[in-house]
Amino acid sequence: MHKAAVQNLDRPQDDEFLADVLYGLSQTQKQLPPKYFYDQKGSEYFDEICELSEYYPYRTELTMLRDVARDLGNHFAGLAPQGLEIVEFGAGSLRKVGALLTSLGNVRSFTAIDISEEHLINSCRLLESQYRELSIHPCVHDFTKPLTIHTSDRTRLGFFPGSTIGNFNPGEASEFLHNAGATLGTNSYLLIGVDTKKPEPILRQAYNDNKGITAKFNKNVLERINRELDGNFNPIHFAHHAFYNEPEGRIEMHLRSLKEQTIKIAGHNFEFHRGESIHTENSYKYSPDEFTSLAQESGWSKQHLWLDSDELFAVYLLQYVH
Ligand code: AVJ
Repeated sequence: MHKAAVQNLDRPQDDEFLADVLYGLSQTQKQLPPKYFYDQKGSEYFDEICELSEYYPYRTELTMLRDVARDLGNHFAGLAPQGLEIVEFGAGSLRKVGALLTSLGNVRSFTAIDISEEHLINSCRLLESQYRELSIHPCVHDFTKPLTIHTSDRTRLGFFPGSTIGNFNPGEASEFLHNAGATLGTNSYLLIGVDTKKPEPILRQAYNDNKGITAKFNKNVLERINRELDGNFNPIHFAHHAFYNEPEGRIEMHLRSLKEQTIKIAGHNFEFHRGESIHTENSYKYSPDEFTSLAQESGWSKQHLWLDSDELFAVYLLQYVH
């Protein structure tokens, strides 16, 4: 895999970051898109979150994927004579796809889509050293936008683990699922991990860990604005705040201003009252019925659902029947 082999379809540009920040901080409820968490530093913090005892989604899904991969191996035996092509959305550190590659012996090609170029390239290099026969295609792209990828005759299996879909509101999630279907094609499959609804304390603790890593992850977006957009946030003057919004069925993360202050970003001033927050992330949780309906409305039919014994996490195999 050479640097030149990296597809750069819609690389997020600095001016887009700036425009999104200026727009978001001008709203009555200040907000920032969660995709900007993931620069090199933020991706490292996220990897640390995944190791936390409170953060059940990562390890629960990873454990489930062993069983899922075995079942998929049976499902696709004979169904994919040309072999499979896996397309991972928001590939990050690529720690999950290995479970599939090992059990699904007939994966020929792997396309990894991620917004963070450096992280993506490093992860692809590592994967390449482990699966020498596999043709790997890193693709720097913002998967919140439609995408066209190279086509092959292989059976396509989209892979969207980690409940990343929870960052979208239900309307955006439906749009993403439609786009993914259009990208992968009729009769393609999608293996998608989705966090379930569960008692509030479990949810709250997962986003308020004892070591304060989630707080650092959240505040990193301010430091990224300082680094890349000439901002003057002092993260000490903001507090991490995460809670479960029950009526909306989502965890919300905010950064709350601890005092009245004016922040300067690329020459623009933003006033903060004491206690005023920036809404930095939503993380929606879906019951199996809710998610199955959402998928169906978006052109996907449920082929299979896996739940762990505590029903902390769900993995769905969908097929695009549109
Ligand atoms: C990567 C969006 C699935 O919502 O749980 C983890 C991100 N934010 N801790 C999630 C996250 C705070 C994570 N997703």
